[in-house]
This record gives sequence, C-alpha cells and structure tokens, in this order.
Amino acid sequence: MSDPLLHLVQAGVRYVDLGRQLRTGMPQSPNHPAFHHSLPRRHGDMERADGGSAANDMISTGTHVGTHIDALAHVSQDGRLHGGADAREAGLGGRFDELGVHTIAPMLRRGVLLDIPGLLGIERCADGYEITVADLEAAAARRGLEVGAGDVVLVRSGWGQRFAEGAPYVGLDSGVPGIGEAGAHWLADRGVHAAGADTIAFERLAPGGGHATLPAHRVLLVEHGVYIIEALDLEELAREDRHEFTLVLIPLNIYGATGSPVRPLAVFAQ
Ligand code: UVW
Repeated sequence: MSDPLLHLVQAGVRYVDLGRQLRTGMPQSPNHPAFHHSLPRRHGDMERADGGSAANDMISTGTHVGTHIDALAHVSQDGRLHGGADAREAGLGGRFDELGVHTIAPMLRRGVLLDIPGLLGIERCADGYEITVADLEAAAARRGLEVGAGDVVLVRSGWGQRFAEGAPYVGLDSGVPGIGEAGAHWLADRGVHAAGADTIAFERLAPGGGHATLPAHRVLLVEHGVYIIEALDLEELAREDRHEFTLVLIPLNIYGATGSPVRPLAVFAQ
C-alpha cells in the first residue's frame, strides 16, 4: 500500500518559500561573521579537450546569516545552557556535543502565522514596538486559531519589508519591533517547538540598543529549550492570507554548531 502522504503530494501541493536568498552584502546581525560567496573557478579558466568547462564556488560564512535557526547552545545565562550544563565546558574542543545544531531534528510540523500588522491594520509595526501578549492572543483569535504544543509559531511584524534596504533592516538606531520577555513566556507556556520572526534578532530591539539585552532569547533558548528562527520572509504568506500550514524546516547538519542557515517552506494542499 502506498503512503497516504505521497497521495496528497501527488494530488498537488503548493508552498511559500519563507527563506531569504543568501547573497554577499545582505543585512545581518553585527554579532556574527558575514556570508561571502565567490567563484574561484570560472568558465574558461580550465577548458577540457572536448570544449567543456566547469565553474565552482566557495562560501565563507557565519552560521547565523540569512534566514537561520538558533540552536540551544547559542545563548547562555549566568554561565549555564539550557538544562544547566556549564556553557564554557560544553564548548570545549570548539563544538557543542549536546546542544549543537546537529541535535535539531528536521521539522515537519504545524506552522501558525501571527500577523500583527494585519491585526492592527497597519503596513508594519513601528520602530522598536514591543508586540504584546494581547497582540499575540488577538492575532490568533482573529483567525480562530490556538497556539499549541509542538507548533512552530511565526510572528510577523512587517519589518521584513525592509530587508532590501540593508542597514535600516538591522535597525541599530531606529530599534526593531518584536516580542519581548512577556511574549516569549506566552509562547513557552504554550509548549511551542520553535518560534520565528521576520527580523534580524527575533525579539524587540530598543532604539539605539542593538543586541544589548535579549530577554526573549533567554526565556526561549535557555529556560525552555525553544528554538528561534530569524530573518524569515513572511510577506507572501501574509498576502496569501495563510495562517495555518505545514511547516518544513531542515537545518544543516553541522556538528556542534550554534546555528544554521535554513530555507523553511509553508506547505499547503492545492
Ligand atoms: C545573537 O546575536 C543573539 O544571534 P541571533 O540574532 O542569531 O540570535
């Protein structure tokens, strides 16, 4: 008997790509090494006897570039990682055996979009706006959805519209909208598996504050073991009015790393 999921796929599925294209010079967190792509071998550098030639690439990159996921090893609080391990000791040898990105299983889960500008009737949240628990609850209720255990919850602020602008997207001076500590507790209390946003740091950044404090990272990664996904492109999903879907996300299997670029998909039956 063939697999029922295969039947559904063959009947036709559609997806929205939630990942940013990886390009040299794209906006990124000042905390991380940048992404670089080059072509060390170009067509014509070496031509085969039959006239064929091949070009190839080289990338050098931090792991927190483009759309990416934070592994639990990424953030510590008072010297401790999620579960209580000593953060320095856990990283001895230059890799995290226990909480590295290789320990994140591929995700095929219920995805929920909480569209905050859609709720508020605005194009995008204001610079440095803290998305409140009331906003999160109202965005879910507006669509008749409940956030549940194991979900991947994507919080749209509309800030992703600024990705192509570069530095303004990073928002060091202006601040960046997002949830704060209270919103992180709300997500953790619902037992979500992962939470994502369309901004560089997932959570609200105060004007001029940069990444000085990241309380939502502490609550989710350290205290509750909830993965964080950043720099998502949530614009098309919102335009298409899709608020519940199958979320497919596969981190690169990099042993011991603190994060990985990802290309998540929101998948629907036709
Ligand atoms: C930090 O600097 C905390 O990294 P990221 O934005 O990838 O969570």
